[in-house]
Amino acid sequence: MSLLAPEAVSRRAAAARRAVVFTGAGISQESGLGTFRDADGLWSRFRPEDLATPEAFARDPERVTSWYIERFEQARRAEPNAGHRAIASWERWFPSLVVVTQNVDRLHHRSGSSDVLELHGTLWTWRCARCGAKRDAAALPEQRPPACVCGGIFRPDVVWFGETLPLAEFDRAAAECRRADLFVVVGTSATVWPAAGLIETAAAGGALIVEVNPEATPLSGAAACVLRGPAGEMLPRWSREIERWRSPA
Ligand code: BV8
Ligand code: ZN
Repeated sequence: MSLLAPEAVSRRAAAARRAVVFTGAGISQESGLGTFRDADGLWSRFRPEDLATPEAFARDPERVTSWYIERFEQARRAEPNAGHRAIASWERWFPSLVVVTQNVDRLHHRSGSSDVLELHGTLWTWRCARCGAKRDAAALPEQRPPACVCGGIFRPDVVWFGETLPLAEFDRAAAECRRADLFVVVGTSATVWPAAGLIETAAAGGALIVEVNPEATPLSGAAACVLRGPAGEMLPRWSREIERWRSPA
């Protein structure tokens, strides 16, 4: 069998004690959800400033909330893929495995990962922009835009450009990255800050950096190893290599 990763990398990964997996939209691509910055991604058809900012919501709440309701419906219909499942299965080797995700689709939770930090929030819960009342996306009022009893409008619990990330999640993610000895980056263009800075945090702490992505990214040069291909293929294959080192013959 030809190896996917250099032996030394798989051996070091197998011996890791604290692993962090950092994911972006690419991990959900094989579940049928669009990425953002690829040639056919969401930002090739829409402008982020028209849909993913507080100003856009203030200007045109009907358009913005309709777009997010549609994305929620897509996420709800989607199923976790072999990449999500491989990551969830790594908890048998690394009980303290933390998944730090920029995704808002909840597919890591649904594939069985138990410790998921959602840096950019979630499509699955919404809150009233005026009074803060919470609603499950599946239970939003029928009106468009969805109206709260207080007269305000519900918005998705996601982090828009120009908004701050949830502080507790980000602080914990940074702490986990600092002490990680294995850091696997999957399916992100590593262009959105401050999330992308966590890669540098993990590298500065001495973690082994492995990237899984079919395309080169700004991170590729800094990674100890790049698994160049789709996550749904690469992660299960790499799991089998790590398994060999976990249970030597
Ligand atoms: C903030 C949520 C403080 C909602 C999203 C420093 C420098 C420069 C700019 C900034 C900076 N600091 C802050 C900024 C501004 C801004 C920013 O980063 N701008 C960039 C784009 C220039 N950041 C912010 O505004 C952040 N907040 O800083 O707060 C503050 C506050 C007030 C005033 C001042 C400061 C908030 C950012 C949050 C944005 N929220 N979305 C929604 O989903 O609609 S962003 C969006 O991008 C996504 O949600 C996602 O979370 C994020 C990252 O994208 P990726 O996941 O990487 O996706 P992408 O399409 O780019 O890449 C996909 C990859 O997958 C590709 O590499 C592709 O090759 C690969 N792939 C494809 N198929 C596969 C695959 N890989 C594996 N397998 C496959 N099958
Ligand atoms: Zn309200």
